[in-house]
Amino acid sequence: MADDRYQGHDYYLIDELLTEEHKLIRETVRSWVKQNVSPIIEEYAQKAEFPRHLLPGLGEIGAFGPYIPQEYGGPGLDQISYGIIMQELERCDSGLRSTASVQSSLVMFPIWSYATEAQKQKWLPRLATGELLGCFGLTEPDHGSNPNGMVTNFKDAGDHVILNGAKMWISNAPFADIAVVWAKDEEGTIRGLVVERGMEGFTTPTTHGKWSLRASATGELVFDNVKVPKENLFPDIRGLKGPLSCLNSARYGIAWGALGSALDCYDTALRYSKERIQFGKPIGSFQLQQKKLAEMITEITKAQLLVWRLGVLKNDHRASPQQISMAKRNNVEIALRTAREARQMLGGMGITGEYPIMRHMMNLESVVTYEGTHDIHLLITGMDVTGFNAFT
Ligand code: TGC
Ligand code: FAD
Repeated sequence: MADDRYQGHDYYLIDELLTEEHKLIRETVRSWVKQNVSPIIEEYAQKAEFPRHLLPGLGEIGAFGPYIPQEYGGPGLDQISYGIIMQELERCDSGLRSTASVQSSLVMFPIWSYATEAQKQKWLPRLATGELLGCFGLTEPDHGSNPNGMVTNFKDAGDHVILNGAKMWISNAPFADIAVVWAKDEEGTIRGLVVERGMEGFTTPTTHGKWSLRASATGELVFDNVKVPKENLFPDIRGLKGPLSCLNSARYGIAWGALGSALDCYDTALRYSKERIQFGKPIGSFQLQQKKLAEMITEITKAQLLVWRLGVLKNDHRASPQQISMAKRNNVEIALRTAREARQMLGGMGITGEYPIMRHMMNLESVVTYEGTHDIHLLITGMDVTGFNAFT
């Protein structure tokens, strides 16, 4: 890949709304990424390999559970810092951000929110350093957008439960040490439990052949009469609001993260437009190319304001799930559009691994689908503004 010459873009001086700590965090993550990930990411994506050796470094820069309090090993940062970290990671690759958002929002968040004190002490500090990797099992082969229909279930067997079923499309699964799994009890109520690698009957086959998120490991979780100790059950949380509350946190991080991909595509296309000469002039001097760049930076600027405001609301515990849905949907959509336009601006070079754009574009095809599809988030907004449920 060409040198990582990325520079941030801040057309509306939004940096003035950030604290010095926010900017320092951004600088730290950006330089760690430029030094450790940019030089290798294209190769790992081409090989469809997960750069597992990066886990301790991600822990060191605070990318695992940024807002988890220090008493549990996290850095105890605010929600805007969490967003900035996800943005800097996804600026390089959505798969890198996926690894961190699953660990943070879908594994550490539910343990922090719903586990017993003993469970928190057992897992959170080691997840924060990257010593342990976690995954989150909600989606099933026949239940994606409608997780309420899940069939994975467990039965009471004294001091343990017996878990059966399968989860599909699970990020981090092939390497995860623990899995936060959502399953129905004998009454059909959704509960959360932690399944540990090595438990008999628990396997995590890898999903091969992805054209997207190739540097992120995806797999299945298969439970064949797995004996899970009752102490691994989250004691109090019941129903779909358990997993959906985790998704609120992850979707928030994705709204910031996808903007990172958009910024990288814009940055690459802008630089290319000044350097590439056709008909004796830089292509950036042609109106059609300027239209693309002007529209990209306009949408990026609107999206930057959206996530900054959402971060302020989230810090105040006032961000609604519906507001988060709007930001996830909008920012992934504008990132995809930016990637597609930027790729065209690079002509033939746009399809090569010399530049990051095609990789971002393919990654974003997963991001627009996971954590609630583009359509599902539209229906969430539709229901919020009309009061009518159009899901069923
Ligand atoms: P519904 O009847 O609306 O709600 C059931 C209960 O849940 C509550 N609830 C929420 N709670 C917290 N946060 C939210 N966002 C919530 N949305 C709903 C609701 O209040 C109710 O509570 P209660 O107390 O009354 O029981 O549920 P529904 O079955 O009609 O479904 C609604 C729908 C379609 C919006 C929901 O199922 C949905 O969001 N579907 C999309 C599924 C999804 O996003 N899956 C993501 C899987 S994880 C993933 O993709 C990780 S990718 C990771 C990476 O690599 O980065
Ligand atoms: P479906 O639900 O079958 O949807 C198919 C199409 O129908 C979509 O376009 C959808 O918008 C549309 N549709 C569905 N219902 C409606 C409706 N009511 N009205 C209108 N249109 C509708 N899941 C996890 O649990 N953990 C993970 O770590 C995880 N990681 C993932 C990583 C990757 C790379 C991918 C691709 C997915 C991952 N997922 C994960 C799963 C992801 O959340 C699901 O793919 C997503 O929720 C959609 O489910 P589905 O693929 O079954 O599509």
